[in-house]
Amino acid sequence: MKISKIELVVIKMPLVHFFETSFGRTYERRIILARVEAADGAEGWGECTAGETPSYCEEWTESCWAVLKEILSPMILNKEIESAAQVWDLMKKIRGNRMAKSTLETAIWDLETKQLNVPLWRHLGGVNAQIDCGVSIGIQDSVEQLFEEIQTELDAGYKRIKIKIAPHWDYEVLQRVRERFGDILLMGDANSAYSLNDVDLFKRMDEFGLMMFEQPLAHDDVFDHAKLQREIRTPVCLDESIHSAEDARKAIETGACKIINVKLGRVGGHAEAKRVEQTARENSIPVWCGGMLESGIGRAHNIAMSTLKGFTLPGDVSASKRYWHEDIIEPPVEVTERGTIIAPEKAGIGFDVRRERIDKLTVRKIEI
Ligand code: OSB
Ligand code: MG
Repeated sequence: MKISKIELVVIKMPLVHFFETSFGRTYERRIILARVEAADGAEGWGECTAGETPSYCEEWTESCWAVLKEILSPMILNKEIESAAQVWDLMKKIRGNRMAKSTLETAIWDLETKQLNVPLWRHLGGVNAQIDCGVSIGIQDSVEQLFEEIQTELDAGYKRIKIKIAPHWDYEVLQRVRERFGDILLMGDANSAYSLNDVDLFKRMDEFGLMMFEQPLAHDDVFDHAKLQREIRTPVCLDESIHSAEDARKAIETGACKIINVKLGRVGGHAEAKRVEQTARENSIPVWCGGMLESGIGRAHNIAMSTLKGFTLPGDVSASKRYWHEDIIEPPVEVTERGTIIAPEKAGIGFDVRRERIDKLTVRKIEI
């Protein structure tokens, strides 16, 4: 295939409810979308999962915009592309910038599977036609508010609850959640808010029987996580620290984690996500799909990835309505009362992209 046109847009969408992590609150998303078009007129859509500031990682909307426009798009445009699986190699000379790369790479997977008229998830090698869903609940203004959120999500059928933790919002909050909700599947995501000085705190939190602590220590660390994991029973799950299958191998070998969160943007797209999943599976390390407050396009790609065999734990892929009053895909992502999402049988990402809605939300665009 040959990509004859790349459209990049930035859309602005307010969140239904602010989302607070250990690095701050997000009220409104500014999301880059890529639309790739082949010579035969077929199109594919990808979403950039970078945040509005370089807080979760070094990439952010503006760095991705520059890299996509100046560097990556020219590497793809009008090149003979054997398959979507090969797009990663075309961008190999560029270091890092995985979220920017993933934007185009995932769009080309959508395009390829539309040309082949097969669902993306099957083409990726997915085996589960239905995926298990959990939710990620941000830091709230009060524990009562958190209780309300948790009750709402349990009532909706979600299978596991992840709460964000930070030094002012950890031991006592988890203790009260356990008291109130009993033995629900519960976990805490610290987004790197702690250091090895907090080992005793983590040891004390072992008593809550959490499924895992997600990224307790530094965003670029593996070594100290291995030290922490040796001290506690609760499994450590790495998110920020894993950018590739090689990172996964090293983290597993050093004993830095027992579980891995896979995010398409963080690893650079579907091809690398598949390699991370394979590495983890071969080492009996379960993986699950993380989220980045995506619009429907990113959500659809996450659903496809989550159908791979190694994704044995509920992910952070949840219904569109938890984040958006009105999504940019049709139908929006919906979750069954059993807390699952059914992978669509339509070609490509399997959802229709609402172009008119995207145009309405667009604050910047360029055609390459
Ligand atoms: O660490 O998983 C994270 C959102 C933004 C940045 C980082 C993270 C998150 C989430 C949200 O936890 C998950 C979702 O999209 O529902
Ligand atoms: Mg996380």
